[in-house]
Amino acid sequence: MMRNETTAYCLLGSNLGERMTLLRRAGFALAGAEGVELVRASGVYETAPWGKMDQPAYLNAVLELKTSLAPLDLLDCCQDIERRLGRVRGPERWAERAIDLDILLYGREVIRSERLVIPHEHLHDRAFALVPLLEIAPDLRDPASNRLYAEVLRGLDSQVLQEGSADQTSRAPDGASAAAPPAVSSGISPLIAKAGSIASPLFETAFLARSDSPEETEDFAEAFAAGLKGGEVVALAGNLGAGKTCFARGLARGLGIPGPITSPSYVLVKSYEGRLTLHHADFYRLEGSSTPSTSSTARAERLPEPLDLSSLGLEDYLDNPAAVVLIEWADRYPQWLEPPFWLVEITGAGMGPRLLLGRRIELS
Ligand code: A4P
Ligand code: MG
Repeated sequence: MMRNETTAYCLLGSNLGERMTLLRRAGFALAGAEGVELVRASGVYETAPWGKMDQPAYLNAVLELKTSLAPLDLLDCCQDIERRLGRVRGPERWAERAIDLDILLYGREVIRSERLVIPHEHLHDRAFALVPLLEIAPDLRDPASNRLYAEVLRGLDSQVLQEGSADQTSRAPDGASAAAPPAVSSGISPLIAKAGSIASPLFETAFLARSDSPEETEDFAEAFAAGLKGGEVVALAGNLGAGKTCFARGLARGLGIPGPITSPSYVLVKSYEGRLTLHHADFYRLEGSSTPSTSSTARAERLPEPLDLSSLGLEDYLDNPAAVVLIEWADRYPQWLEPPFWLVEITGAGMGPRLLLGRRIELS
């Protein structure tokens, strides 16, 4: 037990080289440092670049630490790890980097010195830092304003979602890149699907991405499908019109499943030898009703499957262990759905951009 321990949160980021390996090595280096104890780690999120858009996607994660180091000593420790992992500091701000360790919070302290600003000066602007932070510490508050960070993130979500794609860059103080490419593109790498193999059980895979069009959502889902294997369940959540079916279509394309995926429907796609089968079910809970039902009875009636979808068991869908089961719902997922499964939440509606937040939900 260390004396005078303070809880601190540290953001790890990498968008160059073996990003996952670098994140792990940084995590282990920090956990093993003198005067530092690792309490927990968030999942790893694949995030669109912030500030300077024309650079590769990042992997980000947040670590909760207990430390007996003073704030500046913790900063030295972080910078030492960056150096050891080969970080070369260039003149450009927010540029791509092999590894970056930022101190987000140090207890409830507010520090504004030349070398160190705490809370991190951009924490309140950055979903890529707030989402993993809130994953492990949902009740945290800004020590200066006492505002819940969950609230800060909500404000950010709606801000990001209301702004046009060009505006996202304008939130970067120096307006770094006017002609920014879309934050999510078909080029985004598929999930680092087996990130769970890290020794810390806490490094699960997750992603946070922004999509500016239905096509981008589809492309992202197609890339995501590359990391899936048989037996996986992917649950899609989001309001009506959020883009669940776009995601489903991209997933089907990525798995090599021909044929239409339409909404609202529940479609059991045929098996194709040597291929992953996609079983697709829509679960829509309409506003005000408490039991899942399909949103279009007319369409559902034409299908041979039972109308009361809530009574279906997963085994009713999983007749083929090579299948990927895809479930959509508008509000709450069906109660029979048990971990592990992928949960992809899509925020946003209308013509605006979307945030795609994916997490692997495990037992315990
Ligand atoms: N410094 C002050 N406060 C802190 C703090 N709380 N933690 C000083 C760490 N350092 C702090 O940082 C510059 C100086 O900030 C340090 O010498 C330290 O004394 P740096 O790491 O040398 O340079 P940098 O990281 O390039 O600059 P900066 O402005 O800190 O960049 P950021 O804020 O780290 O942003 N997009 C996504 N999706 N994910 C990312 O992780 N990261 C960045 C870099 C840009 N876009 C990103 C991501
Ligand atoms: Mg930094």
